[in-house]
Amino acid sequence: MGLLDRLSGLLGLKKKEVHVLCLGLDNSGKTTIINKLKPANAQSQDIVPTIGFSIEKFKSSSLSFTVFDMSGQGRYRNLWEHYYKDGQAIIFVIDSSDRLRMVVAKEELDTLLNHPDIKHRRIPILFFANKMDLRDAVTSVKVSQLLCLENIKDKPWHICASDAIKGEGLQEGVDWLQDQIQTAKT
Ligand code: G3D
Ligand code: MG
Repeated sequence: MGLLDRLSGLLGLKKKEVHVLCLGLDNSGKTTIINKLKPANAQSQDIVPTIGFSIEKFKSSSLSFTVFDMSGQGRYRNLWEHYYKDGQAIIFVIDSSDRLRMVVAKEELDTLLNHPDIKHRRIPILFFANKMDLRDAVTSVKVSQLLCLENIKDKPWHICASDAIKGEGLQEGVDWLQDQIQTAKT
């Protein structure tokens, strides 16, 4: 860490850095959500399918988030597993209109929860029940039932309904995550 960094940290000018893993099936809206959380002048106009993963940054009122936006495609899993250890929070995105693949999303979630680098940690998980604007979307309550979220007893979790295109629901989620991370540190 450089002197300036240290100084601004001491003066409380620098926001605390948090590493967040953004996971979920491909096409659920992960990249769109992360893009929307970035300042307007840093947002991309075109969201292209993520290959492997990309690293993005955004800030909340008191934290600076570095997000590992993982490709939802299972074949990249062995690539992103290496980042589990460093993750301090998880954002898990679900396409609420894709009833057919909800079982696959649940399998992905279960695999994640059973991973040795995640299983025994009290890492907060924020779920976005995304694509709420679509006619076929089920409610966030239904999504949490389909994913059996009430079975997660050893980690703080929260589910927010979101429409990533309009940016609705995202701030509520980030506020929750910020609270969790701050309480964990004090
Ligand atoms: P991923 O990163 O999880 O793979 P993306 O998903 O962010 O690439 O999004 C996949 C597609 O879903 C994109 O459409 C994106 O615009 C769309 N999308 C993301 N969030 C929402 C939402 O809340 N509502 C709706 N209606 N669509 C959403 P394209 O057409 O570019 O493939
Ligand atoms: Mg993506």
